[in-house]
Amino acid sequence: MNRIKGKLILITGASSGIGEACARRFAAEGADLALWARRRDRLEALAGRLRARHAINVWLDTVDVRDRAAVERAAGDLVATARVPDVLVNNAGLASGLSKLQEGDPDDWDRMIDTNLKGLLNVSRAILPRMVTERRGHVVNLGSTAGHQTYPMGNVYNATKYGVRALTEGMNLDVAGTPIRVSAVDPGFVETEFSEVRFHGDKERAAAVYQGFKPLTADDVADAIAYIVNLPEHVNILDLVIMPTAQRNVYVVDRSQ
Ligand code: NDP
Ligand code: 8X3
Repeated sequence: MNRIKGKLILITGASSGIGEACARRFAAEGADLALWARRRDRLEALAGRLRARHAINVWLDTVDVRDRAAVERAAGDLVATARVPDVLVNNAGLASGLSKLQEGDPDDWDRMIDTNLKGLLNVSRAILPRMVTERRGHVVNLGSTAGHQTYPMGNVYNATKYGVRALTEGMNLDVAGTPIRVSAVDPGFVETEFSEVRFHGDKERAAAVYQGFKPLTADDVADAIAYIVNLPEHVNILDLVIMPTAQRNVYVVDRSQ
């Protein structure tokens, strides 16, 4: 049964990777979309393809989730031109750098904390009250296996994803008494632009992360998110951990393929 068709789904970080795969997947199921990211050219190209292929509405906006005023403006515009989204996928996020804490770059720390934690808070603060007023909605937060187990030099990225897990639990408590659902999806290795961003554009170092095994694709994660969103309203997945079969925890990976 398709419970996605006709919903309005807001996806942050829709210009690449998991966010873009969610946009394609939800469009194929007949949802209307609101797509946010900083790279407008990519959003426009994606929206153009999805509108041409599926009979859906797509609203896009250039939003840096770190900019609270921009997030509030974009949320207001979306509600005024479309409506309160049925689903918010808090996906925008990144790792920046991989260093021991004592050697880390505080600018990398700011980037991760401001995007993964404060960005998610900014967007949730702008959208969730409107869901509460309408007594409907579903928030899906992108956590990570890095929010369940630390790995060497993961320090600040790990801390942000542990934080996302705490926020998902907290948001669930805060919407108790409403029908709103709050879910987390926590993937292991997914081959996207994630590692290229982490290593500041070093494509070779990024490719090495996924060598010798079959990582998850962005579409695999979008499938899991679509599963969660499609469940009946009385079913709320609190946390879904998804890894490639070759990966058994954050650092045990069979690279012998
Ligand atoms: P990508 O780098 O491919 O995509 C990240 C997306 O986030 C881009 O669309 C980017 O858009 C957006 N983004 C980054 N910063 C901002 C910002 N300040 N404001 C708005 N949008 C922003 O990586 P993934 O698809 O892999 O990552 C998506 C999420 O999944 C992240 O939260 C990540 O932590 C999580 N994750 C990834 C895993 C992996 O192995 N790849 C595993 C577990 C979790 P733009 O640059 O245009 O703004
Ligand atoms: C991303 C997974 O292990 O590359 O959240 O940090 S990992």
